[in-house]
Amino acid sequence: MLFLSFAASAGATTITIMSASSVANADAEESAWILSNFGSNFNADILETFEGFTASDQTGYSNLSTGVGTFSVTAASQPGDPTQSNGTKKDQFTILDSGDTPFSGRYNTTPGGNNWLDSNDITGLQLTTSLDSLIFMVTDVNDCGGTLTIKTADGTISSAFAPYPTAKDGNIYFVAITSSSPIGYVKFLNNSTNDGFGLDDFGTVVDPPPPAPTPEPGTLSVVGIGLVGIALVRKYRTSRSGARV
Ligand SMILES: [Ca+2]
Ligand SMILES: [Ca+2]
Ligand SMILES: [Ca+2]
Repeated sequence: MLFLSFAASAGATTITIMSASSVANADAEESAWILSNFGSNFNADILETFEGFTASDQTGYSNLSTGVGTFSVTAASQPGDPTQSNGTKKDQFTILDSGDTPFSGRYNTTPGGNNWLDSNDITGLQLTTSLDSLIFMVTDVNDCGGTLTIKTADGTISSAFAPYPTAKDGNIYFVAITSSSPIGYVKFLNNSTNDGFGLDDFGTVVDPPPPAPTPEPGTLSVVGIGLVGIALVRKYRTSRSGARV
């Protein structure tokens, strides 16, 4: 019974991984997913595009505070392969752009942007977040023999990306994670030290506040009656004061 209870708890989180043919197609999938899972009143609120960071293939991070939460290297992570990887070969992730990336197939997905967070071929990356819905884009998964698995804090796991060698250089996915409570963390676990990926456009699903309410007809008529009443009182007072003269 305890095991069943735990399984139900894990089931509270859902990981959706959708293959896309282009950035525009991935954006369209995102909109369609929000519409079908939340409704037409809901929107994507993109919290981190990595455009506010300086892209560099020389600078790596073990921890990075961002608009969507803190990214960090997991305890069990391994650095990029010292003989094969094109990255820094340190157990750190990087922020890259198209001008300095040493990798093929990972790219920015932000309209008008340049930067993305790159796994730098390490095997363990983690995002800590208090959000209960998380959406983002992933590029270049599994194209060099690796397998990427996404795991959330409650034990939910998915690796529903196309496997090597079906996976092609430059592939792109829209990923959505929803939970009945704060997700806690999302781990990106890769089993290859020569096959990384890019992450971009992290956001959440929001229900925007409705526009400021306009007075209803019933309210208007009450206000109108009030104004007429004030006008009548003023007319009465004016005629009374006029009568005194
Ligand atoms: Ca970006
Ligand atoms: Ca690639
Ligand atoms: Ca790759």
